[in-house]
Amino acid sequence: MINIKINDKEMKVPKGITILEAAHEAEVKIPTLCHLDLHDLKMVNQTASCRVCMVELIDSKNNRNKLVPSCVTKAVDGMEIRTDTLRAITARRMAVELLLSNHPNECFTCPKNLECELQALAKELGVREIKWEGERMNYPRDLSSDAIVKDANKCIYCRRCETMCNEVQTCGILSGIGRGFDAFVGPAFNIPMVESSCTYCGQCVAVCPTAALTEVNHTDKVWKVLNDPDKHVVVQTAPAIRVAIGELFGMEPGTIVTGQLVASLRRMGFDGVFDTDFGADLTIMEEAKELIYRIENNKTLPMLTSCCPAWVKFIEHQFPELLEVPSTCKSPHIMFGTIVKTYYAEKNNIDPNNIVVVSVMPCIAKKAEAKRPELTKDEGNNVDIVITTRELGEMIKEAGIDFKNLPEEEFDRPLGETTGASVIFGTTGGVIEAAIRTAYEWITGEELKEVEFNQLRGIEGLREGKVKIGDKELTIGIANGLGNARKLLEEIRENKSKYDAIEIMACPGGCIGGGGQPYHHGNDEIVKKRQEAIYREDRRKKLRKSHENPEILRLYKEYLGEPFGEKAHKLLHTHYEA
Ligand code: HC1
Ligand code: SF4
Repeated sequence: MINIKINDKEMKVPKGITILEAAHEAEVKIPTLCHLDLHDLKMVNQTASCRVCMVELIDSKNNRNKLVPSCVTKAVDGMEIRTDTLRAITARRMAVELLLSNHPNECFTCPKNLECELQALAKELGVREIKWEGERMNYPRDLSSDAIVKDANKCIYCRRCETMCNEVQTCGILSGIGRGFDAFVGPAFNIPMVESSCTYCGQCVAVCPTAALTEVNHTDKVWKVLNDPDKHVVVQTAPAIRVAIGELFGMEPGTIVTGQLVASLRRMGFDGVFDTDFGADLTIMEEAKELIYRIENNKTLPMLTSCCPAWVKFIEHQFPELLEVPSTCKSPHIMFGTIVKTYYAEKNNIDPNNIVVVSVMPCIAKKAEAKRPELTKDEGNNVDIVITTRELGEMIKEAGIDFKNLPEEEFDRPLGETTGASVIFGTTGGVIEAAIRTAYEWITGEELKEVEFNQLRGIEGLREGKVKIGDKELTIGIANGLGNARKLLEEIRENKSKYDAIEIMACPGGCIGGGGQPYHHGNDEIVKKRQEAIYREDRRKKLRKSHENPEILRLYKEYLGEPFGEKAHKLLHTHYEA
């Protein structure tokens, strides 16, 4: 331990920590911008490029105080630090003024208005005028992809996205380009995003402090179809939305707002309000059968879950020789879209061409998934429009709906009954736990009394657990974050994998930490609260196994036939392409 002093407070801190970390322990706030400390991922963005965290080191003996960036300067024994001197405050303000001097002046219309960390800092640090007129960038916005918009003019070169994409996700898409005033972060040679191997996981968007990277906004498309009397517009909401969207209305992270969510969607004018959880129950019927089929017939193992589209893109780009490994199941919202365009359309006597399916997802990659050719060419689009949790929040506000005080309402029926197994899809480990709940009973023919598999739960990026099913013991691997997924895939490629089944989710924490969720600015605690809420919601459910969902059973009886059978295969399964 070493002794230091921060703003008159004497303290002992561990050797090797930075001034910023020490200040945190002392509960002294130092503003930051490029800094990104992802505790659970053990990852810190180290560029120190923004200079917003400057503090003054006091050297009264030599009368030589100096300014240092606190995020990269280690505390040393005897150090005296002041965060509140005129010099430190002025330096921090000047760093923001300089950033603003070549930043587009368009806060009113910016997608990050009121969510922008640069804007918030300008207010917090008392910036009242931009003293310099810096050189402006003038790059066209990259609108090439269905998922992510890149606006290089708003890049402040903090390189958080680069750390996320390269170190955490190991995708290697983003790096620094250009020099001086023209420098920004983008794909190598500044090729359009759509031509890169981007998975659209959206984690770069989640950590970008400005609007240099945002999702493609599809809210106008939704308003348009809602106002088209010829369209029958069906909405479905992903498991992870209900534990996060409340944050956009000032509610505590982890507040479960399923009822208000349904009520708000009805008030917006959707003709059918459904739950992607139904699609998740359907996925389990297919995926559990597929797993049993693979085990009993010595087919490819481990089987990998396939509901995360960013992870699917990752394997297509990075491990094209392993495309036999993921389950062939479409993802739950795509399955649900297919059922709406077929069974639901027939039942309600509506021309599927007049049905528009809107998915509300915590995920940016779902936007690109919905446009995949194999999911759009035969029966038309399975899902027509995908909006994120954030976009739905915007729409609810635009509609003037008092979300917090809405009465709780229920999803439409039929196709609205769901189980606890489907809710837990929203968190890392949940998909495989849900599959095990069903596979257990199907394999053993016995009732599974204890449905919670704690060995599969947690938030760490790589986990494993063993599950005993009859005389078999399955070894399950779980990865969240694509860097962790890569490790498991490399083992499979080298024939060294010990797993029978693996769940992979691209985003840290799973869908609850998705790139389209309310910004949590790297605060792991928020993601953990969302996860606790997912498990609370599971416990609250009467039915907790997908194969006990009576509306799922009815769908198979009336329409699909056997799970993993011919018709189910045609409608609910897909393939992957390198
Ligand atoms: Fe997910 Fe899924 S759980 S992928 O994370 O399988 O987005 O919430 O909707 O489709 O069900 C996301 C969440 C979501 C699908 C389901
Ligand atoms: Fe990288 Fe994911 Fe961003 Fe694509 S979406 S650039 S893969 S972090």
